[in-house]
Amino acid sequence: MSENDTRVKTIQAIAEPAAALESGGSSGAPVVRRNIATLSQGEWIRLRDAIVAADREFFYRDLNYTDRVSLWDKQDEIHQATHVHNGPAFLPWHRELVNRFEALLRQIDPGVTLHYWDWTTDPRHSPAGQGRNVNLFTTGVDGFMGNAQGRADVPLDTLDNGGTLAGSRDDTHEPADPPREITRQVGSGAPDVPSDTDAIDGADFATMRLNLEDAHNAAHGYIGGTLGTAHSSFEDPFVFLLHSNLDRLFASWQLRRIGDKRYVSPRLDPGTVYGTETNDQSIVAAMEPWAGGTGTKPWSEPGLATLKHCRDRTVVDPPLYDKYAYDVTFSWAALFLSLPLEDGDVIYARIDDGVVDPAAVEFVLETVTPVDWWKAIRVPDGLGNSWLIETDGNKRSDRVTLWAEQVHNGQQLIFHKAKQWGAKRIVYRLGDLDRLPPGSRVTFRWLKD
Ligand SMILES: [Cu+2]
Repeated sequence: MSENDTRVKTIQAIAEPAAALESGGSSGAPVVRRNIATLSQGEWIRLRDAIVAADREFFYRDLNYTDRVSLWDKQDEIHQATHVHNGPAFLPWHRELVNRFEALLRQIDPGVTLHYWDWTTDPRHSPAGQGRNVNLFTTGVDGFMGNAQGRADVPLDTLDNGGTLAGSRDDTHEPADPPREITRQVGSGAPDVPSDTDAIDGADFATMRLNLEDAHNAAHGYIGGTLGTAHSSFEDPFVFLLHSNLDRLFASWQLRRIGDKRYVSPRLDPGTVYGTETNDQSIVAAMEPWAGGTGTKPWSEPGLATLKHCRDRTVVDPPLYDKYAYDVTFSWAALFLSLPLEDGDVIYARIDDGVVDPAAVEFVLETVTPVDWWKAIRVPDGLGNSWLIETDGNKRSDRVTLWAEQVHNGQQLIFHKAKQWGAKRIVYRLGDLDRLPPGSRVTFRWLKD
């Protein structure tokens, strides 16, 4: 392929993962990572093609410099240079890696997302809904992840050296050369891994991350072959489906545990999410190799390093997934993250501390175009009285202020809506108001209905 071939795109700037997650690509919809088994064949092929294309793309080709290591091969090089395992940074560092790789794929094809393999299922018979099972390890030009036993082969055959040692990375130790081969040795039946909720057992980060890393190790071992060794794992694209699931479980732990009634999850707060390990060196140091300290290009080049640690907002904020280990529907966490809600709504919530009378709490309801139908929130004082704040058509905002002590009576906010001349009805209830700090303003912005 010539340098001028239009298929070779120039990756000029590496999008910050958070920006890519927020932009929603071409459609404007939020990026939600889904169970890979529930995708259509067409979606599989699109994701597969983007990964294969990443082996023909390079960082900063326009700067007249390249280390010849493709975006795809770079993932293995990154992993080799750092090996962030068995420590507090394991989860956040791999989140950053997955986010960054997803952002690169979205520069190749804005329509793709790094979906996940539910590792409690046999990838050869993974439930796809409606009683259907699918095989993720299919081969040939219409295949997805290649063989489950032996060399992965077509359609991932361009990513390795066809099994030949000579000229492979294993022979030359050059990250730009392909690995000798991508192999699998998938175990029989479903993996022997804990349930999703057991995998994230642990009230504190330090306990949870050990459980979760163990479950992750078991999933690696189950796939076997290239994924069976930490050293070679990132030579096989399947590793990203596994790591997206790891991240989904980390996100699940952050969002909710059974019985966790706190309105603001401390696990979404960079200052508290890592618990006793908050100030660990690996949490506060700039993540490598993107900080340039390991000599890995392009980040080691002047001006190209990114100094970002595990407490950065873009690392702590979990990406969106279609399903979590716990039900997070209509929790405060779901609103803070603008997760799609049961009735098709998206409502964003934020709390601004210390902006109103220090003895009061203000509730604000706002709507944005195209949400035009009547919306309302009933705000009870827990003593038999209540106020309704409502929007309708051009009335885009309404508010009410209560004394903080009236808010802290164990009552719930009741969300109503009407649509297409339908009856006004209750759609959601939201409790845990006792934790709203006096002096705060709570804004609910109804983004979609
Ligand atoms: Cu891993």
